[in-house]
Amino acid sequence: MTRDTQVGIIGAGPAGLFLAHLLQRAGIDCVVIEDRSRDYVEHRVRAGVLEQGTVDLMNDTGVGERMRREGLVHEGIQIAFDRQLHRIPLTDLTGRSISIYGQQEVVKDLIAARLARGGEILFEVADVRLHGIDTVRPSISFVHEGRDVTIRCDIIAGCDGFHGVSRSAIPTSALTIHERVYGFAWLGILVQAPPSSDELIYASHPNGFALHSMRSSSVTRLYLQVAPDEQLEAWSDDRIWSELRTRLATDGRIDLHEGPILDRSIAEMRGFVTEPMQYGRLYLAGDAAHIVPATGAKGLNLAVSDVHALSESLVEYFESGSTAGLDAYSNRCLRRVWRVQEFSWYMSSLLHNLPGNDEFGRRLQRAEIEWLVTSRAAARSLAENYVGTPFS
Ligand code: FAS
Ligand code: PHB
Repeated sequence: MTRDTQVGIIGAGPAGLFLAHLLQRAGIDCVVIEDRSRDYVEHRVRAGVLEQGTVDLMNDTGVGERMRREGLVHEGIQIAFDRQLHRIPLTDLTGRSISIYGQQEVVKDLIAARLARGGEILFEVADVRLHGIDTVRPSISFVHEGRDVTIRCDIIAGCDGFHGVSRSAIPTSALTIHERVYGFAWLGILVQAPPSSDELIYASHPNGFALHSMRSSSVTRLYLQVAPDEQLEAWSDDRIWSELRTRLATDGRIDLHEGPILDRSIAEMRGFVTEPMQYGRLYLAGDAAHIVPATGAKGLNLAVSDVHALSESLVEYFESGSTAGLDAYSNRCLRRVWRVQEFSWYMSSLLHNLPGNDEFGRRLQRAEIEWLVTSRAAARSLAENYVGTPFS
């Protein structure tokens, strides 16, 4: 079966779903295809921090109602070291705040909104292939419900994440890949227990980094720095809790609430950038084009800022025929991508035990943390990056 649309979107993660949502609002026809089931994508545990820009876009485009009801607005974060807590007053310093609202909740809201407005998402597709991306009428072929389907379109949006097929459809000679492997990973757990603090705690400890985050007033999200090749089996619940208690210990300030572990995973920390983010009629967005270490809480937000830019350029193209925005898309996004890469590198190298670091290096980290928690200028720089600048 062959059918036509204006924009073929591969991937129903935050990038693909937000793009479809913005295009649907602009009356541009699009189809989203996803190789996993609806249930899987709606329960996949990932990010949890939304920048002000992401929050504003959800509210401005009519999908923010549940986020406003169930999300947590935070006006600060805590840095812990030497058993002391130091607050970075994000809102005092920038006038902007962050919201704590799980990525899977954002995905649920976007799927519900799209289907409620008659939009289409084809789940559990297989054997996805891109064709003619350097022609004026590219297409996507795949198998859906046992049938071969081809979608012909004007534009393909590759929103299929780091392991998707879109980026690999571009000739390697046309791409420059920049990569930095940080040499550590995060063991992340989701816990049925009330958060132990009202705000996120980023802890720098001789044993390694730790992060106390949350999803709601009854669900906590916690991370531990581990070796890049660490195996989950090597970490019993007791070992996880004992290490969290050690790294998050602050003189009588935090009493760590333990509880049943609902989900656990290990994710390696890396920086990855694809240049350009466009080839012919294929436009990459989100993790399909770039990966940032999670220390800056930017992955999801960068994906949303990409598709905000892409949707504006597509509306301009379909309304006026002008390709000015589309031609500028890659450079426009890469400016923000490298800003975010730098900030994520700053946060990662500041707060982790860096492989191969020596005593001189550890003293430099310490001096930087002491500067951060005593200098308002340094705290403002971190705060501006953390809450995110408005989507340009
Ligand atoms: P996504 O990967 O979210 O979505 C891509 C979609 O495409 C997926 O649904 C996938 O199933 C689908 N797909 C893939 N191949 C396909 C194909 N061939 N055909 C059709 N569909 C296909 N960020 C944080 O800030 N905090 C975190 O704690 C955090 N944890 C993370 C943990 C992990 C394991 C990962 C991978 C990322 C994490 N991130 C985190 C970053 C994360 O939030 C990403 O930046 C965000 O999911 C990016 O969104 P998308 O670009 O939409 O990609
Ligand atoms: C999370 O809540 O999952 C989270 C928060 C902050 C980060 C990374 C992940 O920097």
